[in-house]
Amino acid sequence: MAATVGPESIWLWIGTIGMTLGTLYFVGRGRGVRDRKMQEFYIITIFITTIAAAMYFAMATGFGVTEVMVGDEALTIYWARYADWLFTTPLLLLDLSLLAGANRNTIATLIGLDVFMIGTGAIAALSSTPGTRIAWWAISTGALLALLYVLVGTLSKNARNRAPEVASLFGRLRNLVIALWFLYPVVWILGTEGTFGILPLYWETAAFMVLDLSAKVGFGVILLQSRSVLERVATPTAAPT
Ligand SMILES: *C/C=C(C)/C=C/C=C(C)/C=C/C1=C(C)CCCC1(C)C
Repeated sequence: MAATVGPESIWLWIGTIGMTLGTLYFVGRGRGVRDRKMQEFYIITIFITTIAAAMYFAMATGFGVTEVMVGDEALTIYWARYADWLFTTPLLLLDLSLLAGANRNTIATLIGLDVFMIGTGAIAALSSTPGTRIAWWAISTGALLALLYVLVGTLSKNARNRAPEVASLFGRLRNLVIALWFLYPVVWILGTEGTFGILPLYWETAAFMVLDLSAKVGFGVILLQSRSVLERVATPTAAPT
């Protein structure tokens, strides 16, 4: 069903510009990095902001938006968010996992929970009764809690075996993820999607934009700012034990 972009487009354009500038900044910083392990962090982080920039552009230009009928009310739903998050959130978790030195099973568990969370969140957004929307939201939030549990449990335990600078960088990024990711289901349920109509679409779009920029560009700036720490990840044998 057709839907048009309203005055909230201002926030979507700011998101597009912010993600693009973030991408250019990371590309600039990544030039000249020769170490393969270090390059991994740059490649992953550059893809995160590139995908987000493309999806923000899609939303700002009216491609990534649809209308969902809930009862006799038409909700404006930006479905492109879920397409963005389906790829960008696993990549963020991959960055964290590589930093912590997690094994494949831990990485697979985290990414599995994450894809399940975004998938069920997308079903919630497209469901046509308030009851089913909230049920799917609760299922998705359950997956988020399980995911955060792995982050503070197994992944943090892995990180403690790293060099102290690496472990401390991991700790900062993990706390940022916990604080920001927790707010997504809150904005969702208060916003248009939740059907309670507490937060109007205009302010909901602004809130998601601030969260997205912090969780992607902010995260990337902190991760990539310290070359010496990433060098430690690249050469773990050189790290004192
Ligand atoms: C860059 C984008 C990020 C970090 C997005 C994170 C998104 C979430 C943690 C979304 C979670 C949701 C739930 C837990 C409940 C249902 C609605 C969602 C998809 C907003």
